[in-house]
Amino acid sequence: DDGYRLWLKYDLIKDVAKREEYARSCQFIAVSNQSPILKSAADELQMGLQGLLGKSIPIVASAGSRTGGVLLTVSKDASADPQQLTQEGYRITSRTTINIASKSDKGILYGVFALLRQVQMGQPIANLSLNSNPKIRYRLLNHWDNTNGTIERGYAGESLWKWYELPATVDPRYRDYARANASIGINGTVVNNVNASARFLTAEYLEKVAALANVFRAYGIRVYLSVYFPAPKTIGGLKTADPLDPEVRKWWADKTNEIYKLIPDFGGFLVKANSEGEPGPQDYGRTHADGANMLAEALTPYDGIVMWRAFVYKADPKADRFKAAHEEFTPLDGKFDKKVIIQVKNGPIDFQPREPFSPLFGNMPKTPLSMEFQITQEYTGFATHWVYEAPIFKECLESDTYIKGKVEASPEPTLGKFVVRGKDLPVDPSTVARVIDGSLHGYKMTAIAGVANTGSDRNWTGNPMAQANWYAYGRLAWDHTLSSEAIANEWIKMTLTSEPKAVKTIANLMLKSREIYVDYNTPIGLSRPWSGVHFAPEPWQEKSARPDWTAIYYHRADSIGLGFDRTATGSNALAQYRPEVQKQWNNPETCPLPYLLWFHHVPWTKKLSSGRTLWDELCTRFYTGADSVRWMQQQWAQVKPAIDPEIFADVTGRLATQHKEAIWWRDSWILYLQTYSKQPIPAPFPKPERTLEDVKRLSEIYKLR
Ligand code: BDP
Repeated sequence: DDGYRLWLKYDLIKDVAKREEYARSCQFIAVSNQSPILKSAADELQMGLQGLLGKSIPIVASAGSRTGGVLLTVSKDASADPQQLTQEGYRITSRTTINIASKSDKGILYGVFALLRQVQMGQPIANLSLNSNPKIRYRLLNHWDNTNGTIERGYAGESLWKWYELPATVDPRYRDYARANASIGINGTVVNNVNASARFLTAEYLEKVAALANVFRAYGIRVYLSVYFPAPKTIGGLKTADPLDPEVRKWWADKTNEIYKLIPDFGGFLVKANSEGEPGPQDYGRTHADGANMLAEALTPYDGIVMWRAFVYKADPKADRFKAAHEEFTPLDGKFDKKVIIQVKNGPIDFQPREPFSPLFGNMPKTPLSMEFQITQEYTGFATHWVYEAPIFKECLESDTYIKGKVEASPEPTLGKFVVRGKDLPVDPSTVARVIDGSLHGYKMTAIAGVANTGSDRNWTGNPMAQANWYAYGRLAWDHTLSSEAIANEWIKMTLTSEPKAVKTIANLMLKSREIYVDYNTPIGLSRPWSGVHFAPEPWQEKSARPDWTAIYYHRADSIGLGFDRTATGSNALAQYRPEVQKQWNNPETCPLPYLLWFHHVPWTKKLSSGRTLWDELCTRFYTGADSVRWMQQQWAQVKPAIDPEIFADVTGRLATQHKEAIWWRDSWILYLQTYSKQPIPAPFPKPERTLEDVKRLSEIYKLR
């Protein structure tokens, strides 16, 4: 198995009785019209059932009086819908026939994948009564892909998009990409890097983008573009890109018209502006709102949106980067056009293995905010470290912003669960998820984006286990209430094995993998110990083009202790959160350990809630984290009989590398921090077998050209 088929394997079900039981309910597929999306749905169902049941199943225009088949029924009539399906929702009911109903063709497609999922997982399909609506309207992948085929932060080969071959040559893989996304409910894709090239807005490239859109359309996926803000200058020949200049506005309006002529269902624009050197409206003394609203105006005649990113921070050595997005964006609340949504990264810094939720969530009630998660493993070990990301996403989504209603802090906060819902408390705490799904502030527009981990590698994601992160992102974008465990189980059964013991072992591995990574990489609230390509450990890094691009800026190690004081005695970033959130984090005695060094500068010898000193706790985490990778290897070895040999060997190799690198991380941090703490490594842990100079030399390798 080369992994190409992802979770859509459709291999023959081995249990003959079960196969026949399914086959009795799936004797035909009835679909009355053949719109492109309905055709995709019927074809997928036919292909999937053929593989799973080993039978060819006819597609017919009408069931007539026959029973025992699957009906695909689009019904636009809302009054006949007591159970309130939204536009893309679906309902599956089964008695004598299986009926997949929706108000839209897209809903049918999603319903088909849901039915296939039931069969793939060996679940019953008799007496089904399943209703499902997506909780978020725009569910996107963001590809950081460049014109030359490279992917910024991509670890699975080159870009999937072959720009030099398009539009005449259309790789069949584009369709498989669309199928995979549709199967998890993704309905939009931004095909190019946020550090955007103006080339994508030229007539030549728009034709290529249109060719992709033509393939994706049949799977309910709309195409979006990242735009280079000064494009009116670079390709339009104008003297300025000032968003208030009438000629600039006209250029964008004309460009947008040109795009919609080629791509009538174009989704809209994603913008990184005045961020990390990318130009933007502030270059002309204008605001983010001025820039975003100009693009919204250009989109007015169309059903397209502007996704404006809040990932901003100025190069100010005295500022705390943590506070930047909140400082720049909250004053603009309510000033954005109704076609604009502000795309916010889950944490205040930058996709670290663990971050507190961004303080923007909850604090812009008059402006729709969307979530940006990173699926690609830029900060979680590239393609060798096995990190199942659903717990990262869930931890943020379930965080309580305390914007509405007072909720008590748990006396003993546990990971990912921050509140105890007492009897007198509001039923729905104001979680980040409820900001994003619009239910908290009544946003008219809701969106979520995941920075894709796909590439041209045959198995799409490099590490076969990283397919689960693409899958989990899509499933959570559709329904953020699903548990990490439920999603892991689905993915394992559809992708790897249905052997019960192996499923359990792998799910356990997946669920522990993120915490293990954090332990050897950035425990107790450390962050950003990388330089350069974000691969090699470099906590000692003190020089860079910007002060906030060094490691020491983040961990602040000195002879007294470690960590970034963000309380009132420090940067006071905590003040950006509600008092209840501040209360959880602003006392170093009670701050949960996972967040401790995010908010406090803690003395090396300080006793923590674990009973250990800070230094001993750090050592314990680094050593047990690295040791746990050995445990992962042992667990993986046990599932060998249940796993395809090619995939088993591939993951075995990656785990060996992960183990080696985990020890490298451990040694780098410990040897470096020890120069400040001046403490011995506590028993029973052995001293690293190398010196600080050794690990520094190793990291230097990754800077060589
Ligand atoms: C950082 C990445 C950088 C991206 C940036 C962004 O290192 O490559 O361009 O995020 O999100 O994490 O704009």
